[in-house]
Amino acid sequence: MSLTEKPATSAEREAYYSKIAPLHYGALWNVLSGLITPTPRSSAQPYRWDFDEARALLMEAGELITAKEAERRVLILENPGMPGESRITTSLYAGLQLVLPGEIAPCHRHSQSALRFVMEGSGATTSVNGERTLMERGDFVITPPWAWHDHGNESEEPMIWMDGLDIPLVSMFDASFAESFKGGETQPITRPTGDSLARYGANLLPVDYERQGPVSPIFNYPYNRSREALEQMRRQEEWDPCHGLKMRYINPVDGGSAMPTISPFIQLLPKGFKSETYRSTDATVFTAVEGSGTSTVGDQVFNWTAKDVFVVPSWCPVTHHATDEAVLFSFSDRTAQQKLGLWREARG
Ligand code: 1HN
Repeated sequence: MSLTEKPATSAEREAYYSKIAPLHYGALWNVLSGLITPTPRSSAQPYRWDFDEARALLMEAGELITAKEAERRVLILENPGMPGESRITTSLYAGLQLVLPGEIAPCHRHSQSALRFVMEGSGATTSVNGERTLMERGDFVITPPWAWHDHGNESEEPMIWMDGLDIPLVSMFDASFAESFKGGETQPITRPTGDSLARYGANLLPVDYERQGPVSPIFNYPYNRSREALEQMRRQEEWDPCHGLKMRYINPVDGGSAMPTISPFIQLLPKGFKSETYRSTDATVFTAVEGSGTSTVGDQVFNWTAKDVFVVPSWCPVTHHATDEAVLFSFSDRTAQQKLGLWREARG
């Protein structure tokens, strides 16, 4: 017997299995090799979604249903290895959301954490816990678990962002709660726009600050600040052979991930950069913010330009080649795996 082999069967053994199954027992020795695999075996597959295609389909959805009727008008990015399961990786959900000028996506809350990454448009708003924020291209915005949130688009243009949620993780724990706000379509605004960034985004904390929970007190990380940081660092930082220049979005209170279950990242790849092979146990969703390139994910080769989305499953080897200087936003469940002592990576 070993971890990878299943014992032979016999008439006597089969009779035994038939006897125990209706009594709700199972023989571990028949399933062990599938339960404890030597390396991760994901049902998820590498895939790339073309933004122009997605945008055309979203605009079509815009004619079919309003944001209000849909609650959220979103095209789910479904991993081809897990059709119908509303997952982009085994543990994470992703979708592309459209809010048309004048629309409101009504206020609700749920135990799932959400991130938004703005793909197109400028000046729509999202409100979280009594504060409104303006959303611009490339901004990374957090909706903490159980926080009231609603979106509006008072601009003249359609607004499209990518949503990333920990839905499959929360389902795994059977810990989903959700409710609609009863006081109207939008929540009351109690704090000025920009309050949380001013208060917590300047390496300062209020003198008697007490931690409110596991989520960053900043909920909009504007792209202009992140881009400026990358631009400043490129002058002196050495390029990481696997990642170029890759940064984590942090919770300034403890330096950990900005979100308790999801790790968001932003990275710069200089023109012509060819990465070494990398793999990690955190399946990762990428979207290009700027530039273009080619990523090889397992045996698939994906050409991408700005706003395309591609997914790298757990432990699947990936290399990036930037044909133009490129900025990639990405997110994964890394912080959750690290907290559970599970996360691994391999270079080269
Ligand atoms: C949700 O609340 C939003 O608030 C987006 O924009 C996508 C997908 C599933 C469940 C809740 C949002 C969602 C979602």
